[in-house]
Amino acid sequence: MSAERRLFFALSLPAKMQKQVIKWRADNFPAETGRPVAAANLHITLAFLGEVSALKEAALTRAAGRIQGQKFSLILDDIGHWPGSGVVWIGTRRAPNALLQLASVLRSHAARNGCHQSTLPFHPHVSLYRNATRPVNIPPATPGWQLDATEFSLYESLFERGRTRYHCLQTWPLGD
Ligand code: 2AM
Repeated sequence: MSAERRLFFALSLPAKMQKQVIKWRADNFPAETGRPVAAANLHITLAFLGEVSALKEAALTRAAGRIQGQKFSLILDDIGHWPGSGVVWIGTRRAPNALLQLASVLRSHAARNGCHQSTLPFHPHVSLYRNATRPVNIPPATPGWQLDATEFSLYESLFERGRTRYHCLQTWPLGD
């Protein structure tokens, strides 16, 4: 039996925006807020797949390649704290339809291939801190970064030398 890999579909943040977000985070949150997510790991998950065999991965990759998604822009103008999961996040108050459709089709493919999907509604977000289980003073607003999504990717989540690292396996373009 081949080894399974921990996979998810996501939108990446451009490197420039990753730097802006971590600078803003450092200026707006105390160090004890939680475990900060590394700049290179900032992303918006579209569908979490869990531990996936090579066979399932191939089926999901084929299905992703058939998706005819549209480009979209979203404004990262929302911010919040989920104490249960210990996540401090930024997100959007108005998720574009093209984003919701892309996540929905990826999540259906995942479910059809036996990847358990959360019953919670899709809430697009970028996790900024993990292990944030104590009350957090949330800043009143974000700078409202605009993310122009022109592609989506399949990532492998790796845990090496005590750190989580995401490795991009494949990217698909979004159309006009
Ligand atoms: P999160 O940022 O809200 O924690 C890789 O683990 C990505 O998949 C993370 O961005 C994580 O979202 C998301 N994800 C969704 N469901 C998950 C789960 N059950 N376990 C781990 N990560 C999950």
